[in-house]
Amino acid sequence: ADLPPPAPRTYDPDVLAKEIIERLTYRIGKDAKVAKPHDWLTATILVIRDRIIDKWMESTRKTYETSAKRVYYLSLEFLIGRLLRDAISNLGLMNEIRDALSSLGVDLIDIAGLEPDAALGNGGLGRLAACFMESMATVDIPAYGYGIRYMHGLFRQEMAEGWQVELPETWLAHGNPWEFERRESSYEVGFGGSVETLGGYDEAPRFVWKPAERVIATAYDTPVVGWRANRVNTLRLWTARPIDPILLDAFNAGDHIGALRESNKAEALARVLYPADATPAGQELRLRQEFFFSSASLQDILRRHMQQYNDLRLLPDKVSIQLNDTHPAVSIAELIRLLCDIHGLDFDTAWDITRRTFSYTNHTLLPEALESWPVPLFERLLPRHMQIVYAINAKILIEARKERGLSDDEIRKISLIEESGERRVRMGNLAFVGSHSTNGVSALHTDLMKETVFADLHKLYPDRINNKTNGITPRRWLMQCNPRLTALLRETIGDAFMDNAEALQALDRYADDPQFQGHFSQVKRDNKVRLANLVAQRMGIRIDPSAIFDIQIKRIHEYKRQLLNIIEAVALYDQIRSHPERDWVPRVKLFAGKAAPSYHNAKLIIKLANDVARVINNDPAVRGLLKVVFIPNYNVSLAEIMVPAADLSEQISTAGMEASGTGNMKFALNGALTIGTLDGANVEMRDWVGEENMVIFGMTAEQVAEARAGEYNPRAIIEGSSELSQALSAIASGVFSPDDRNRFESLVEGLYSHDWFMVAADFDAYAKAQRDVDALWLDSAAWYSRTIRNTARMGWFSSDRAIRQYAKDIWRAG
Ligand code: DL6
Repeated sequence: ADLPPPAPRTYDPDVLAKEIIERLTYRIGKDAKVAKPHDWLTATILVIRDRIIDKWMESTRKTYETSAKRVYYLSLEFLIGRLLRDAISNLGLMNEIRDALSSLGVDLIDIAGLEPDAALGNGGLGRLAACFMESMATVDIPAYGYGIRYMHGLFRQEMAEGWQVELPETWLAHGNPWEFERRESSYEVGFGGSVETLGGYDEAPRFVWKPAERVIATAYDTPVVGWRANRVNTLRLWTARPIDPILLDAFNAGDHIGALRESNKAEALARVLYPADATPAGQELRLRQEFFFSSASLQDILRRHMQQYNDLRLLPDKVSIQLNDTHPAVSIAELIRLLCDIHGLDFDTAWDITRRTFSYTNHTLLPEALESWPVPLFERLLPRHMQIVYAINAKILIEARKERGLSDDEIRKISLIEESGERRVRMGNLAFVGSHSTNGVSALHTDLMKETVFADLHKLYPDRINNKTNGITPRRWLMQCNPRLTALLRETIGDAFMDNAEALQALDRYADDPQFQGHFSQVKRDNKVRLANLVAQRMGIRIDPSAIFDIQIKRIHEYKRQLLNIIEAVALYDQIRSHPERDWVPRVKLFAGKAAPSYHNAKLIIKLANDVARVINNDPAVRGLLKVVFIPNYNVSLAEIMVPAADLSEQISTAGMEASGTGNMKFALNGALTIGTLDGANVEMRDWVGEENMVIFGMTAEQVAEARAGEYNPRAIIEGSSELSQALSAIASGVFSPDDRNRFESLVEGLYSHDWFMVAADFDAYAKAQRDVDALWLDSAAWYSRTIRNTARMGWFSSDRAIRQYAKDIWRAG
């Protein structure tokens, strides 16, 4: 009560400049005269962070006061990228901070470019989590993200003679001024050991887990500020510490390495992100990571709930926990353990609370991506949880048999335990049965989920599967990455779209306006020049901004079919040389993306892209009409430069395989034309932007399934397509790999022999679609009419819309 009220905040750049100098002096201990760019960056972040804190505390207070439901987003990945520009812009301080810094002789763009990308994720799933965090703050939902504070995020990709090389990433090298360590929010997490059963013969048994190992999870909090700073939420990431930092007995006995064994083992939990996005790592450390962050998060959630409500039966009314994929699915067993073993509830009550509290998002149908753990490993590491999994299984299977009369075969499919071959715990089934909602991430993906992976569970629980089509935050993926377009949009249709992306529809009526088309194309050109400069600086390759910039950026995966795109480049190369007399439309094919380090074919595809690029880019017969560029080390910041510069967005996955895609949305929003298959969210994009404003080609998901089930004969198709067979024979015979002529033989042979991803089947349609793109490009009024309509009609794909749907249908929050 004796403290003075907080000083009013000001937007005056002079005051901001003074604050920056104050942080530089007293928090960093540097004189402005000797401050390095990194010091200025840190000082600026601290000024911004302090402004966010006021709002942060206000948001937390409001949640307590209104007894609002809290949403917890559990995700092993948060692919955040840089935060400074995001935060400044959401606070509405962009011009003021820029002016404040410039009065100090510092350029905001320069120092913002020094911020490391927080790459605590592999790809779509992790980036979705980051967009959702920002949107939850924007639409005013009290939410916490929970994950792991990996010391090393996704590896840095370098190229050694065209091969991907992985190097450690060190985002924390200069410290992390955004975060707050919360030592007081520390929890013990156990592993291994045994379970004791207590209680007399006429009492319900009580179970006590006696772990053999214990580690401490300590929280680090990062504030997440929503648009216009309406609300600030928390991203809470766990780091791992040993209970005893050093085993002194061992040390004193001269075993200096052994003395640190426990410490190393604990710290390994938060040391590095597993770099595979679509295949489970399957290693013990991964299961440990999953349990580590699940247990710490649930202990934290229960502590907060008990502190406010002191009644666990209220949990489903006050808490929603969203499982981002199956990685945190062990939380279901952990919540039951905490409710029964620690808080003394009976199993049936705990099960009911659990099911009403959790919901689960599935992100892939790839069979190889479905997580399962060998029973012996699970049992050894988590003996009490294994018991709980069996108890859940018994409940589900008895109910299914007695009440629904399921056959042995049906029972086998819904069981939590895979019985064929090695016995395994099926995490997808656990997540499904332990939640009240299981959602897919696009309409097509959700339909396919009902027909494939969860067909039997869907029959048993027909109301559980629902769709929540993904979205992207328009703040990062339009307003910040594309300031030129944002300024043009504001001038043309006003500011309403900044608060409601669907207001972009007002742009539709300018689509055919020649003057507006001129401005729109100029913005695109400026963005292309910026990308061309980046390519020149980083790679020494000159690309022409008046060519079509045709971009495919995403993880390298066979189902995403970068190979189809490269083969088409080879075919086009042949055509340009064979028919120099034709009016070829200049094109730059740009690629970027990382391959999982153990994914042989994906790495070979990167090498092929680089080999093809070297030959084509250096062949004078091409006369610069085609260039191929693979930009190394794809990350969020690189995407922020590539997306606004794209004319053509490649979304060409084998239909039925891409759950949604979110890159497709980013490109279209920024005025690129999509060339794509009817896969994932492309289908809904077509519904929103109109088929005439996209270039759709290739087999449907149904046709792919039929071809796979029938007698698909890729060899016959290849032999029937002269363009394709010539391109493939050039690749297989070593035209692009004279140093190792057989390098790509296996890749090509795979297409002839089975071609699981239907590259051959879709090739001719794809090549034709590319020539349609060329024709459209030559009619610039028609081109911009289409691309402007893309920007105008993509507002629905905002993650604000997606979050509102989750909040209304699944969480019943906000
Ligand atoms: O839901 C986000 C994102 C989807 O847009 C992609 O289609 C999907 O591939 C991706 N999945 C992952 C990892 N899971 N697997 N496999 O990133 O999720």
